[in-house]
Amino acid sequence: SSGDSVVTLLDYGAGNVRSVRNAIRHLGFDIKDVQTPEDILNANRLIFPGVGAFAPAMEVLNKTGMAEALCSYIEKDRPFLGICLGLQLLFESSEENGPVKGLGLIPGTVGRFDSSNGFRVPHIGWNALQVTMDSDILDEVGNHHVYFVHSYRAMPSDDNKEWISSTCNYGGKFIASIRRGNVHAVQFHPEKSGDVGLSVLRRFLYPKSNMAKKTGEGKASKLAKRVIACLDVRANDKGDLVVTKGDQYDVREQTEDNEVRNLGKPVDLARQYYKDGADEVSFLNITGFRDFPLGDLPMLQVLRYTSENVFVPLTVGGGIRDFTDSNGRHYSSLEVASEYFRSGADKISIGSDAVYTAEEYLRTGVKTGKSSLEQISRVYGNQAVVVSIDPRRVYVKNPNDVQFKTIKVSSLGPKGEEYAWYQCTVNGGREGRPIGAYELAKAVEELGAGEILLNCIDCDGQGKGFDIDLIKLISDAVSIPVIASSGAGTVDHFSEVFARTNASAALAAGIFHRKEVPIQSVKEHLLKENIEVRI
Ligand code: 1PR
Repeated sequence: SSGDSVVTLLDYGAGNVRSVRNAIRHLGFDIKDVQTPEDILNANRLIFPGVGAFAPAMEVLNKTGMAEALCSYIEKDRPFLGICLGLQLLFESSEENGPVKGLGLIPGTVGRFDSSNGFRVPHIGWNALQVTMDSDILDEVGNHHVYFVHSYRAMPSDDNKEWISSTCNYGGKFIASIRRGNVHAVQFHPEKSGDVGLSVLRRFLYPKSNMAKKTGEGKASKLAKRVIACLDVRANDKGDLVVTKGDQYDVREQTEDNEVRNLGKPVDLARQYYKDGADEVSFLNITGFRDFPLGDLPMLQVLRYTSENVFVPLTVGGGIRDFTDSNGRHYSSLEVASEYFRSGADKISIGSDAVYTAEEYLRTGVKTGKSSLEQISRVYGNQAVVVSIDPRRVYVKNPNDVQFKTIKVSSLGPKGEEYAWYQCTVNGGREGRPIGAYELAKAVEELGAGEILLNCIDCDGQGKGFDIDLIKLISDAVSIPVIASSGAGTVDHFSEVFARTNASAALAAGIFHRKEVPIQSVKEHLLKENIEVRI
């Protein structure tokens, strides 16, 4: 019957499940959205991608009668796949803003990762699993990495051990997936885990087919270092949206016409980088500081098309701030971000606006809760909010010359200066601000940023390597993940940044666009250097 190719999706409206929808459609299934508890009871197969926070999710499920329907559906052993919070909600309770009661189908509580032992929280990135049970849907996972993004996790115990189909190690063992009969749930994101992730969904959707089993136990693994491809996007003078690339942020050709450097089409390039093994793709709308992004519909279109067949995390930045258009219509930064999320972004990144927010916070010592950063991380979770820092190195003779955190530089400044601080800029590097990258990073972590994208204007486009001094300074100062950016020119630059700093990811643009260094060779090199990566 036609019902065979339909998946029922429980989306209670708390966030972005677009990528789950895209992945299901990509695998040839239609989606029926749950409207009433009966839709749950009548489902042939149900996918529950939990998003947002535990307490509000339970509140919605209880209020709508869906909690009861879910429990009875699962108790009848009907085909079920929970994803992320969709796994956590099956447990008895969670400490997230709690304790809060869950559906109570599996014994145990969900607790926060402990960052005191040096593990960065949120847990963002790619890990391999230890498969402990024949779980069918994990049959093709083997030693491959899958993508996680969460701050809370369920812990294995004697009471729940018969449910556990795999665990993962991040500062201790946590439950990566459960299985009982037809009921499955995974803490990782299959819809964001590339081909391997799609195989998990495929095996859930086509359970009876005779797909070959791949053997491979899975092994203990460390969180893999991520390699990220970045696309700086803007309209060229003809009005077409192009991927461009600057030289220390100057994106115009040094020719008579001075046109915007054009390195390709955003959707095509993103797709290519996905195929080449990028662990993540970032789009930066680099004129977002002056052009309102919701007026910039092509950028939203780029996200929609890209997310249809790029199954790794997508980040988008540029222009996330409050805005009043020429008709006097006011848009909040939260609306801008929401539109980006709805269009397929998994994370948004904030540049200029985060600088103003941090300055204000450091001046007053008050968290108003009203900044873009605070609002978006409250609604979508801090794992969805990246702060992009665009610092410029400023040399000083004496560390006491400035009120900002200075470092002893590894190569002297032009006048023999031994020290430098890193001045934050706004508006695409055009304006320096009275705050350092160090002060900014610590402030935005407190305000709810989940990750830092650390650029460096001096190194951008130079191909001479990352600014190790800067990246070391920032990645040691915060406990959220730091993405090193700007200056990659060779594969050795990637191993250098991972060996010498605590960066969690490294991002590059120019070398990938100009096809000088393929992503695959970066990965192979890191592997050879014994740095854990996703292959
Ligand atoms: O301020 O919130 O509207 O966000 C604007 C965003 O656009 C910020 O994230 C800012 O970093 C970015 N941006 C603004 N102007 C430029 C520019 O280049 N003129 N691009 C720009 C930033 C830097 C990196 C680049 C790396 C790697 N691009 O993202 O991709 O430096 O390059 P490389 O590997 O070639 O060295 P808001």
